[in-house]
Amino acid sequence: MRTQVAIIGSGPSGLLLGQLLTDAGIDNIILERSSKAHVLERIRAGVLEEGACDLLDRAGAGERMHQEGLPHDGFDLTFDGKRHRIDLFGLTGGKRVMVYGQTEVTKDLMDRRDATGGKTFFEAADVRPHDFGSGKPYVTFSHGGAEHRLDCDFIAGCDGYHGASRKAVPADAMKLFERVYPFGWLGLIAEVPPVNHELIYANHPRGFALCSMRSHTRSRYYVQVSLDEKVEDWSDDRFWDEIRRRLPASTAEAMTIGPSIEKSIAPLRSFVAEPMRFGSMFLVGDAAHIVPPTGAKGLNLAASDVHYLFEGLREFYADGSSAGVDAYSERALARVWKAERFSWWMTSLMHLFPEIGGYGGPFGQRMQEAELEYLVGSRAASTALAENYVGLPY
Ligand code: RFL
Ligand code: PHB
Repeated sequence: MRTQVAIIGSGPSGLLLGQLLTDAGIDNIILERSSKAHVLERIRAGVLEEGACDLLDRAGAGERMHQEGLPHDGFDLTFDGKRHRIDLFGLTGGKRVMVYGQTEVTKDLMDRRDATGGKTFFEAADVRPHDFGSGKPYVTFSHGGAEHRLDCDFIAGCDGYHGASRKAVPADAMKLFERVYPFGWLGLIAEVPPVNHELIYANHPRGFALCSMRSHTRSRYYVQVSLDEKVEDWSDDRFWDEIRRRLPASTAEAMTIGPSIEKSIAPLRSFVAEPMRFGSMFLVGDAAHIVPPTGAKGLNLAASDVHYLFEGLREFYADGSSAGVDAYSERALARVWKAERFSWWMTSLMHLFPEIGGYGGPFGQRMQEAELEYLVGSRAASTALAENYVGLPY
């Protein structure tokens, strides 16, 4: 088999890149380890920057997002029993975010791929990139009981944090940066109306909480938990009691509760692999970097990586110039590190940290409160938060 771009992974990065390439007449094949149903079931991100929305439009997959997604002009921060609104729209000169689930983004991109005849191998096992140091890379995999070889010009490693692409790179060719946080997020989805029409990020002495949503009738809530917590120990009642304790009384009283549809715990991590290009293989999205979800940047960074890589590949095939693919890693990383900083900062500001090495504890809590007071009291500080939250320019 032969294609121009072999894409490993059918998450948002792989699907978005594949669609932009297909629409530009550049041949591509996606190799995905899981089944289509499994990929569609994963519940993850909820907040899209305008840049990500524009790319979905460009890929012809934005129609339902505009009909069903919820544009948000701001969000609330709560701490010390008080609630403050960050006016994203006013502070950024008219920018907003779109609340639309990653599950829906994935479905829209998969539908569009099916409609435009894009080829995907689901349940492809043992996917391995080879010879990407040369100009003749290829990928091997097994599918339906047979071994396959896919020759290509380029490999796009869109296979997430646990994927095969980054693992195929020799350790001495890569620099890894990592911070693992001493807590995770327990998330719950329930078919109940959201407590507020916008998101609420809560700092509380019992730990962080987040009130988000998927629609006017479906809520997505999170509470910070320690890493040794088990999801089985969290009944719905325990979750609802805990999240309400972390919100101002009037907000807690307004919350509608109901049975959960899904509940899971995700650890929090900051991670970057440099560079993001190895010869003819590129790492894209979570394969190259992870942010803690506090700033809602993971999926949005996957989208900006795709933008830089797609532009490079388009230039390569249309004009025969390798300038764009040569600049991919540097361009992508410049934006990645700014989002890493923002996500780390917002995580540090909002969570309860155990007392370790002079951080956290009662002093740390006072530092957070002082910074939060400053943040909501200073237009300059609020503007810095808002411009990062809506997304820095590509
Ligand atoms: P994905 O989505 O992990 O997709 C990778 C795909 O590759 C497949 N794969 C393989 N295929 C073939 N061979 C292999 N060896 C393979 N190994 C893996 C996988 O099955 C999968 O289909 O990576 P991608 O496309 O880069 O997309 C990244 C985003 O999914 C991720 O950054 C976001 O979900 C992060 N995130 C959020 N991002 C936001 O922008 N806004 C948010 O509000 C937000 N909230 C979140 C989040 C992530 C969360 N969790 C659970 C990690 C909230 C949570 C709780
Ligand atoms: C979500 O709705 O899942 C969500 C929203 C905002 C975040 C993280 C996750 O910062």
